[in-house]
Amino acid sequence: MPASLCGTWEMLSNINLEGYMIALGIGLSTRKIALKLKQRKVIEQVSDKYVIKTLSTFRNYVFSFRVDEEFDEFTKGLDETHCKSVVTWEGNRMVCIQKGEKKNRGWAHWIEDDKLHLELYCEGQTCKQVFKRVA
Ligand code: VLZ
Repeated sequence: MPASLCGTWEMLSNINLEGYMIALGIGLSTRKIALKLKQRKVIEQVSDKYVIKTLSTFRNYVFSFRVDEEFDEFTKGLDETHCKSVVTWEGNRMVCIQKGEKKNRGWAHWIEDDKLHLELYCEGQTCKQVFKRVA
């Protein structure tokens, strides 16, 4: 079993969020605010259901899913589009593919050196984030 992603995580680094947000079509005013945020990630698991919360002083984005089960994702407060999403395990990486308007969109979470890593990608842009555990 991969190391548990569950817990509360605080952002340490955030590379190319701007490129990722532009690829998503997020407008300038939201991007300016978003770039200054220190995001928190709260990941919870109850039986086979996961909840991932991306929290900030500006906006929160919360969704839940079961691994290997496609679900309808509405990216409320982000780019506000509908995706058919599916999350799977690839080795120690939790990988999501988000099928929708945007090509080559998804993300991957994994643990490395006790840190939570996240790669967010969309149409050739990749945002890389690292979080430290706070709870
Ligand atoms: O993380 O999707 O944990 O879907 C934009 C931030 C992109 C805008 C952040 C500011 C997307 C609003 C994070 C903060 C909520 C994301 C996935 C993997 C969960």
